[in-house]
Amino acid sequence: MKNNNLFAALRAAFPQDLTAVAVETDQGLLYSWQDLERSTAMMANLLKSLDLPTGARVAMQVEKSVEAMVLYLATLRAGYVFLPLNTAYQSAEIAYFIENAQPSVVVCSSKNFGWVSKIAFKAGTQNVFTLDDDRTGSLLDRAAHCSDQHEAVQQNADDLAAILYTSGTTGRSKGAMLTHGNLLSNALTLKDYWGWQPGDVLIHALPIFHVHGLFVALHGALINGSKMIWLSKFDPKLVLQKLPEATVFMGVPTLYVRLLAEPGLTKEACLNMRLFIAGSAPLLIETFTDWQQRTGHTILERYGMSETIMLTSNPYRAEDGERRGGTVGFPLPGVSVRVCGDDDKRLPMGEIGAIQVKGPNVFKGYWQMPEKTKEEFTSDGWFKTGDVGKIDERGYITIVGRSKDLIISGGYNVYPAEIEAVINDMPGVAESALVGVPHPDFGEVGVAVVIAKSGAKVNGDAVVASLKAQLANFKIPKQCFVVPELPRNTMGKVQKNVLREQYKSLFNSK
Ligand code: MLC
Ligand code: AMP
Repeated sequence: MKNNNLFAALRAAFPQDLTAVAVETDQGLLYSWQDLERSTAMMANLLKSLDLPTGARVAMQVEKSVEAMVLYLATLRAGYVFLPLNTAYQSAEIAYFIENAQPSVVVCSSKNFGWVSKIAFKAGTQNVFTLDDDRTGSLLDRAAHCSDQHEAVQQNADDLAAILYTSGTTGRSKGAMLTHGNLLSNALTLKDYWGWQPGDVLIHALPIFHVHGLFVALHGALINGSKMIWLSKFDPKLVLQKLPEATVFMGVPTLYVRLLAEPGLTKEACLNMRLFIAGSAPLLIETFTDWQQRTGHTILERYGMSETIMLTSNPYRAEDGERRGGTVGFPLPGVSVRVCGDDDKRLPMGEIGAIQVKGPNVFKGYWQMPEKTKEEFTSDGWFKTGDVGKIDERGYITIVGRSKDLIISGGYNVYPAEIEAVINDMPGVAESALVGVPHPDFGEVGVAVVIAKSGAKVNGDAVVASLKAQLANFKIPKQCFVVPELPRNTMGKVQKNVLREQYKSLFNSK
């Protein structure tokens, strides 16, 4: 019987010469393909020795390192379900994910072991390990005693490989369940569509707890047997220094904006490069054209989400069309995209409506939320992305907005409802609204607008300081205004569009 384990497919793509370099880190460490083979086997054997139930979740909140990537691959290899968590999450956020996903294994940084293990043990997790970005921690100590021989566990295409938490309009995070089949089909499609070649080298500069860094970038390199230059953190100067050794780069728009601010970004610096890919948030047309002028390369913008991995892409090959700035290109092969009205019926070409999708990449549903899952699919089986867009006569898709109340800041999603709920709980606060406004670096950032209870005094800076103590840093509004009242429509609903308009020039004078 065919093994649909994603790891087996990635492993099969390793080059013949296992002594070749698979990963070079910013610390100057070199990992061969043989190192990846052995370390994932040892860690998979460690997981196996824990006698975990079928479908057990392995949660990880650690700094980016090759060993963290190895834990991901080992989890796949051992047939368990990977649950990556953003390192910025604080205790209340982590408590929610752990209580909701009930992982059997939690891996955290040693500096967080005290509070993370307390949350995990309380939620019934039996195994808590540490892993630090200097190749230490109890996870590696334990794996060191395990065999380096391991056969990837038999998996069906429909078996779960990962759960990625993503929020909804209610602000409560939902775990998007992705299968081995979802991930592998998408990786193979992108390998072909983006023309991955022998000799390609990827600069991996993104975090590995979201779709972009964990799946699109990592799978892209592995399924092509390509070397990665592994940066623990995005640093524009380091990227520039590494460009002559690389051929592919992927980033959220903020990374491109920051690279453009470097005088060293020139055509010469990019001579060896084959492809620059952007996504996770809208790429401004000005970034797209500035990049073209400065480097001679046309950024390829693509569109995806946690529930679907990649959906659309601008063409790689000239014969498939030009890369058009401001658009996210065409549906990927095998993916269907339609733009619909409120009745879920396809709209005529060029009209703006809800983007709905279908394909082998679309997730299996939200973890233990069958009702929520049902709501997000149409009666004829299309997934409602929550994005609003249009398709032109040549088939290019443009995203013009979102029906979901979401701010994308530096490529991270911020759900206003979640932040508003925390602000509304603060003493003296009657109500609050969080809106996204343009920002030159992060694309969009949150601004909070608060009204105080009658007679109470609320200080905007104190609201921000209090949020900082409770929530991941990227969710913190960059400013908080205390105002006498919020603009409302006749139904009494807060008019966020009015607030957005009011504060639109706060960071962008244009
Ligand atoms: C950091 N800060 C942010 C922020 N990141 N503020 C708003 N939005 C963000 N994204 C703030 C911190 O709170 C801090 O504020 C200050 O910036 C410096 O923090 P830092 O950690 O030093 O920031 P930096 O390293 O510069 O991080 C910026 C970044 C990072 C752009 C490199 O945000 C990043 O890696 N973004 C990529 C996200 C990503 O991978 N998304 C893919 C999602 S997948 P203070 O006040 O404390 O100084 C997806 C699907 C798809 O969406 O289609 O791909
Ligand atoms: P996430 O839930 O983090 O996976 O974020 C997915 C969301 O990011 C999508 O629903 C879009 O709103 C947005 N997104 C991803 N890629 C793009 C892009 N190229 N342009 C505009 N928005 C994008």
